[in-house]
Amino acid sequence: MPDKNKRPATLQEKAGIPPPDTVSAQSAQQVRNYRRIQPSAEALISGIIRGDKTALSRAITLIESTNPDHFEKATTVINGCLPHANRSVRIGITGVPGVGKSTFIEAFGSQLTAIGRKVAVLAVDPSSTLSHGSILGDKTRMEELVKDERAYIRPSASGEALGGVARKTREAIILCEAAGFDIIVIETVGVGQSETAVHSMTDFFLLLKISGAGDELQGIKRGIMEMADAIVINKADGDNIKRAQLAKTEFNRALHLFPAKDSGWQPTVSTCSAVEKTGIGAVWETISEYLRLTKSNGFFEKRRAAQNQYWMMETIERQLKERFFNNSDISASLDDMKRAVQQGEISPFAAARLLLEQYFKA
Ligand SMILES: Nc1nc2c(ncn2[C@@H]2O[C@H](COP(=O)(O)OP(=O)(O)OP(=O)(O)O)[C@@H](O)[C@H]2O)c(=O)[nH]1
Ligand SMILES: [Mg+2]
Repeated sequence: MPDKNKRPATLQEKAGIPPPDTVSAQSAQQVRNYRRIQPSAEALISGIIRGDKTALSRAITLIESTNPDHFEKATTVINGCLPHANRSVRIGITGVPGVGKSTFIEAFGSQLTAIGRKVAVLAVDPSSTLSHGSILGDKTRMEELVKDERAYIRPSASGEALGGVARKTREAIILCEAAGFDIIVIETVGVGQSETAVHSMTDFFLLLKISGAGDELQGIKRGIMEMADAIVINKADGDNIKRAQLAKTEFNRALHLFPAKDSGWQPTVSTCSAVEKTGIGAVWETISEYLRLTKSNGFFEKRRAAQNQYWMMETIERQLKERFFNNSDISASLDDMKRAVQQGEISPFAAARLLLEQYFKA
């Protein structure tokens, strides 16, 4: 250990500036010690099942870790939680930035915890590494929910491509369910392919909109309209109420042009104000109605089974790719082959085949 007193003088702390008295040195040390202890997989599992949010957060951090050493432990935790998962309703919420998703979830979530439900909010937001906006924004816009005992908010997993973020969100759903959260809300910003990913992991898909200048259907992707089980026009307050009503009529008309859904559900259109907290209860009534229908006609179970299959196939594909490209022999040959293909010495198909044969023979 180097002698602390022998530090260069410029690094010496000046006397006379006491630490702020809001920070107790002892409790700060306790926090540091606590953080340093890495709980075992078993401790995490039992903590989660007890409904301990700290254990839940730590487990989600573990599954989000890109460190290969964490992978096995994460898998153990997920497997331990699986028997306790599945008993929930998973709701996807999408809408362009600024439409009011976070404000809506705050109002919606608070109404649900008030009737005794436990609500977890997760986000699929592959763009958040760029904007860094969502986390801060959500903590301030979900003020009530953040403090709510019966709610859990997890900012987006970030720093990776959509595929990785989506997989981690799916695993986080399992952990939240095992922790006793029976309503899982997954928010995604309406850009890119993230809606499809969220749709593939939720039971009910809600599209949040605001009324525009009468051209409501402009710029809205057909695929998203087709995925929606409900369209909710937000910001129906103040001068906006009339326009929101008009938008509702227009969306209703448009929705009737779509083919009937496999679920047997006719998507609904409604208006709400997340700020004034009006029309929020009606959204939960719609979802409850949807659940009654799809649970009685078998669609709910069928869809979850299909989603599980989809995620199995997804995982196989991803892991095959990862292993192939991370293989050191392959990366060496790959560079040679790329050059050969570029110079026209070999056809791309023959090159691909040689590489695959090399990989599977190894
Ligand atoms: N008038 C009115 N304003 C609203 C309503 N809901 C949200 N807003 C405002 O709209 C702005 C954006 O709301 P957010 O909840 O952050 O929207 P978001 O969709 O989560 O945005 P991103 O996270 O950036 O994608 C905020 O200034 C809100 O106060 C509403 O019902 N009425
Ligand atoms: Mg938001």
